[in-house]
Amino acid sequence: MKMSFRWYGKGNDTISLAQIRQIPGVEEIVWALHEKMPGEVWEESEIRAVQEEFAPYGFGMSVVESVNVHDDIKTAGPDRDLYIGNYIQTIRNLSKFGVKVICYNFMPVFDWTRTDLFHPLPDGSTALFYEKSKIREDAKEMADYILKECKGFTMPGWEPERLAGLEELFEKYKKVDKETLWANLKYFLEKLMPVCHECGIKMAIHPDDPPWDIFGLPRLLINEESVGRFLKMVDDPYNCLTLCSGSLGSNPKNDVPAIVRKYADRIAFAHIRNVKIYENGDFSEVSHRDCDGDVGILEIIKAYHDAGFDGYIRPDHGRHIWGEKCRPGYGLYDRALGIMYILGAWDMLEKQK
Ligand code: DNO
Repeated sequence: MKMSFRWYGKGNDTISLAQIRQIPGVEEIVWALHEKMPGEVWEESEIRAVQEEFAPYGFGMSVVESVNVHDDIKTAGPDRDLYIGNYIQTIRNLSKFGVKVICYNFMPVFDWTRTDLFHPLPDGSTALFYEKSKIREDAKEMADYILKECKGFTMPGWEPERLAGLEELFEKYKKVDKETLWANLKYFLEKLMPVCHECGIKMAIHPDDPPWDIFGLPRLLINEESVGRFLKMVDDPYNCLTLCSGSLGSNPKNDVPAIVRKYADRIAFAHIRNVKIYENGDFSEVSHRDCDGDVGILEIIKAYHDAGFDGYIRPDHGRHIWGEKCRPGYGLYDRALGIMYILGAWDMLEKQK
């Protein structure tokens, strides 16, 4: 297992590389060129600049999160082959700098969705929260609400520029039902696989968050069965998962430790996060400590350990604690605590081997 930490880049994150270096055990920075639009080629010079930035700290750059997929690829639009060509060029360029895993998603229109980014918890901290009744049927209304709530930050996929073209985007997805989306994903991955083999880069899809349809848009990776279908559909060791415990785990029917055990050999990247689920289906993000939530963090860590997992792990979202002002879910303190919890459990399992 290699521990990593997601960082949004200088000027785009409240945290510094110097601070991350002081968290025990972090070997890799999970990064991206955040200013790139989906479909654009990531140039070698731009990737080299990131490499040079990480070098003094000794961090690896093996995992990119995300190279976003253009809507024409998801909807089989007129320029899908052009954008797949660009994606392939980006894979080739990334491989020259030691990148091993690309995390991406195939969620239509939005990335992950929450209704409250700074929801107060009883201990005085705040965390990301999903309140079912606040999900508006009308996505435009929802987008306005989210932007108002964001307090200067945005969730990925909810950027104001993107939301400005929301109606047009929804129009594009009108003809895309669940089966069409599956077919478009298959088409995309089959084009990529030969290049992934050549470059030694694994494509690691992020499950849908929350793991159910919202705003009438289809969501694909939502449970064990759909994960199985995905891996079989393109049965290739380079077609992998970013197994996000918090995304799948917000549906109480999903047994995340069992999913990890079943598909461990196809998990390239693990997001470890805890979630507390309420009876009415609302959920709150909580600390990484097992008893604070419902996803079974310790069983999940054990499942990875038992499988001899040698991929990349990162703590996923944390709460906002000790007055930290940061990107929603991506502060320094609670994620660092999460790392210490994961490493504590992992080191103990190693000792007992
Ligand atoms: C949420 C993240 C996701 C993830 C994308 C991958 O915090 O895990 O936004 O980066 O879905 O494309």
